[in-house]
Amino acid sequence: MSLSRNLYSAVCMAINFHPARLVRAPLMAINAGASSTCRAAGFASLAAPSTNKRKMADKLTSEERDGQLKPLLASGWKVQSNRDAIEKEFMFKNFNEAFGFMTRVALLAEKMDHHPEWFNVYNKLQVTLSSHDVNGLSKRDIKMATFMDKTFQ
Ligand code: HBI
Repeated sequence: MSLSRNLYSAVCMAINFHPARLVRAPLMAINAGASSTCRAAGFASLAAPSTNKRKMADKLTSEERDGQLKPLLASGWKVQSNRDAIEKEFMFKNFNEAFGFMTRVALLAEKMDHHPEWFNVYNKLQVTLSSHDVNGLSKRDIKMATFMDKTFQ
């Protein structure tokens, strides 16, 4: 290593300075400031939402239940008697069809970070949907059930 680089390293060590800090600290401050600035300016929705707040916000209200559950109940979904969840049984021609359906739903589940409770035996699939984090039905369950019905058609 050349003399100048040795000297540079020694000086940096001496004053406990590292070039990355020159960049990282202001960037962290800008990022933190952006969120609080958004909130202060009344644009909380632009700030980075905490997952819990976002998920709690999508729990179904009683009005939403009446409106959004109706088409699902008409297509065979049932509200469980002992839990705030909906369930449905899908029958397929064979296991291959059933598993193909489950694969498509699994891809959506991963994308939504919202997963069904399901039990499959050969061509039969029993599905239960509920949102664990709000201990009941949320818009995520409506979205997933609607996707399942459209995919099953
Ligand atoms: N799936 N049905 C359901 N409900 C949840 O609350 C949930 C989930 N999948 C992943 C998930 N939550 C994550 O956000 C963690 O809470 C596990």
